[in-house]
Amino acid sequence: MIQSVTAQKLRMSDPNDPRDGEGDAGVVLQTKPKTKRPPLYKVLLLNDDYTPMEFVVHVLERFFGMTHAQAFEVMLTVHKKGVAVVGVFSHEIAETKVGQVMDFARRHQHPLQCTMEKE
Ligand code: TYC
Repeated sequence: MIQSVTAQKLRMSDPNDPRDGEGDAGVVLQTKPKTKRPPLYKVLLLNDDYTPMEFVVHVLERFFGMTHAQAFEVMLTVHKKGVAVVGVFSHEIAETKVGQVMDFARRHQHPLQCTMEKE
């Protein structure tokens, strides 16, 4: 992994101290080990005309850990607006959630669609 070069002040003397006329003499470039946070992915639930509302509520409770009240609220948002973010996860977890929802919907013969996109 390439580490970015970051300007870091190694304070050999105070650059603001008028007694030393050195200015930036103590500024050097140093490589700083960077730990990069993994990208996050939004999981989206899409509206359709056929999937029963209760089924969507059940999906949100079962796969996204929502309470019944939260799930009902989010389901209504999708129903009214067409789409809603139902969770934000790592790539692997998001993929798993999408797969679980799509599989569950297909097994129950509902056209419910669930997708993911980079945040
Ligand atoms: N629009 C559906 C109906 O009227 C309900 C629904 C809500 C479907 C959310 C999908 O993601 C969805 N039965």
